Order: sequence, then structure tokens, then C-alpha cells
Amino acid sequence: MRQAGRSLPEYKAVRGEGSILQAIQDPERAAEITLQPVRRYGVDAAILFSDIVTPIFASGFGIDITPGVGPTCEQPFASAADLDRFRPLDPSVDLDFQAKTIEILMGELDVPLIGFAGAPFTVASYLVEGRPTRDFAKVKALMTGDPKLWHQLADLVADSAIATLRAQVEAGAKAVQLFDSWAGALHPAHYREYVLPHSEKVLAAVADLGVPRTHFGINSGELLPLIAGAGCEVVGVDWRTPLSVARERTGGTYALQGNLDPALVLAPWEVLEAEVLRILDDNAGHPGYIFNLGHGVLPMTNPEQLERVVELVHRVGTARGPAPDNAANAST
Ligand code: 1CP
Repeated sequence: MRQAGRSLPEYKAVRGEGSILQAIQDPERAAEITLQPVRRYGVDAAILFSDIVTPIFASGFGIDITPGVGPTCEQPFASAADLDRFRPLDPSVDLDFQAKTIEILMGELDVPLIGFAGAPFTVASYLVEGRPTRDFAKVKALMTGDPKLWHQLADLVADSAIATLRAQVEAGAKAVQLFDSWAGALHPAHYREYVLPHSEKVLAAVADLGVPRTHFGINSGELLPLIAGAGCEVVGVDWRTPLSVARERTGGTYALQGNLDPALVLAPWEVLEAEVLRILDDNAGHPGYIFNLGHGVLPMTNPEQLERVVELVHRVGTARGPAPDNAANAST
């Protein structure tokens, strides 16, 4: 549950003012923020407190995270000259704070740590647009109007994702997630031509590490077969596609993660409870399933509602666990 900590009073107490990049670069604080949702909710894994733009920031390309807005660039990526603004990332120097955070976490956590990176399209969209966007007009104009420059940019972003993911796993992360949150803004043909090769490169470059790879995009119902085929073991599903449909579209051999609508966590408990049970029923006891929200936790979420969701899933999800004919597969 990305940003599960964000609505917690204990997060607000340690996060500090200004850009979260300050907190991310402070290993003690970043480790504490990573631990908070695990302590509070008893979830089965922790997700590293960082952001998808951290490696780009560390490579020296000017980017910040503006409170209440998200990633912003004062000078967005606009021409070939901007390629020189990326330094190749040396994780042992540029991302040393991340390794230190994970080192602290390895001594504290009793659940697995999930590492992550942003996929080339989603990260590049912030670099080209300069801020969060609804229409992705500039980044689409770049990819279709100057494919050569687009591919050069996406390749650099892919390299930074590979460097950060490998460093996270080497430091102790037990799974990785590649967030292509905004891929659903693309037509499947454009996704296949301009985006998929770069995400495939990232996922292939971490295959030898032997940790499960999750690949996720919101609004990605039409893209699910392509997202699954990019090279992963787990496919993240937002709330717009029923799990059973997602399983059909991905051929039944991938684990799925999702797909509770984060807005429904704000609904009365009876509504939320029914929705959680509906999702578990839709999973129909399939062993390859990770209960999660379909996207990040909304800032106004009441932590008690999430506590109840976790408790319910642990209680009922286990009871409704693998159906008998799937149980054999689960143990192999
Ligand atoms: O759960 C956690 O807190 C783990 C750390 C984490 C992760 C996994 C953060 C901290 N960000 C992310 C990933 C991330 N960041 C994604 C991919 C997953 C997703 O789509 O949810 C994306 C697209 C971003 C970019 C980003 N950073 C946004 C979205 C902006 C937009 O385009 O709408 C925002 C608001 C941020 C800031 C941010 N990052 C993380 C937190 C806790 C926050 C909230 C703001 C803050 O406290 O200052």
C-alpha cells in the first residue's frame, strides 16, 4: 500500500517540512518512516521509503518533489542538449543513503522489504512535462515527434532504474516493483513501440537477482497482457479491472496484486468490508494473489479503516486461501 504511512500522525511527526527528498536522504528517518506502516498495520511486507525520482535526483538532473504537487523540474527535458544533464549513476556513491537505510531496516524488519523504481515512461513524463500532468501532451509529442531523442531519454532513465534496483536487492530487498503508474495513458500500439522495450530492459536486467518482480500501471486494463509479458512474476492491477478478468488477460500464470479502490477506504466500514470480501471472492482462492490497494493510500484516509482491512484480509483471506485443486500447485 504505497504511501500507507502518509496519513499517519507518526509520519507527519518525523517527515519534516519541505521536499521529501530531504527525508529520503536521511537513513535514520527514511528507515523509521518505512517501519511505521508495518508497526501500525501489521502488513506482510514493507516498502522502502523513497520515490521514483530519487535516482534521477541523485544523477544530478535537476528535479525536486514539491509538497502537495509531486515531482517538479524547473528546467524540463526539452532537447538533445538535456541528455548531458544525466551523470551515469554510481550507486555506491550517489545512492549511499539508500544502502544505509536498507542496512538499518535489515536489522529491524521481520517482514520482507520491497524495493522499487519508476519505469522509464512514468519517470520520463515528469522530466519532460516538468510536473504531474493529466494529458501527457509534451511527452507524447516527444516520443512520436522525435523518437530517436525519446529512446535516448528512456534508455538513460532505464539505466538509472536498473542501478537503483540492483543496489536495493544487493542491500537486502527481497522483491522489486517497477511502477509504470501512467502507462495507461498510452494506446497499446504506442506502449508497445515506445515504452515496452525500455521496461523490458529494466526487468531483464534484474532477472538474475532471483527476487520476484512486480510490474504495475494504473488504468492499464488494455495493456495487461503487454505489462505481464514485459518480464515479471507479479502483475499489479488497479481497481478498474476485476481480478478474474485480469487473470484471463494475463493467461493465468502470473501472480496478481491489487485491487481495492483507495477511495473506498474512505467509505463506511460496511461498504469497505463488502468490497474487500468481493475482491477475495473474485480471486476465488487462487494461490498467486497479493491483497493490496489498486493505487496509493489517499492522504485523508483514516488509519483505523486500513487496520480493519488488514485484519479482515488476514482472517478471511487465509480461511478462503487456495482452493483444494490449487493447493497442490501452491506448494510446488
Ligand atoms: O509507501 C511509501 O511511502 C513508499 C515510498 C514511495 C513510493 C513507492 C513514495 C513516497 N513514492 C513512491 C512511488 C511513486 N512516486 C510513484 C509510483 C507509484 C504510484 O503511482 O503510486 C509515483 C508516480 C510517484 C511520484 C510522486 N511522488 C507523486 C505523484 C504525483 C502525480 O503525478 O500525481 C507524489 C505526490 C509524490 C510525493 C510522495 N512520494 C512519496 C510520498 C509519501 C509522497 C507524498 C508527499 C509527501 O509526503 O511529501
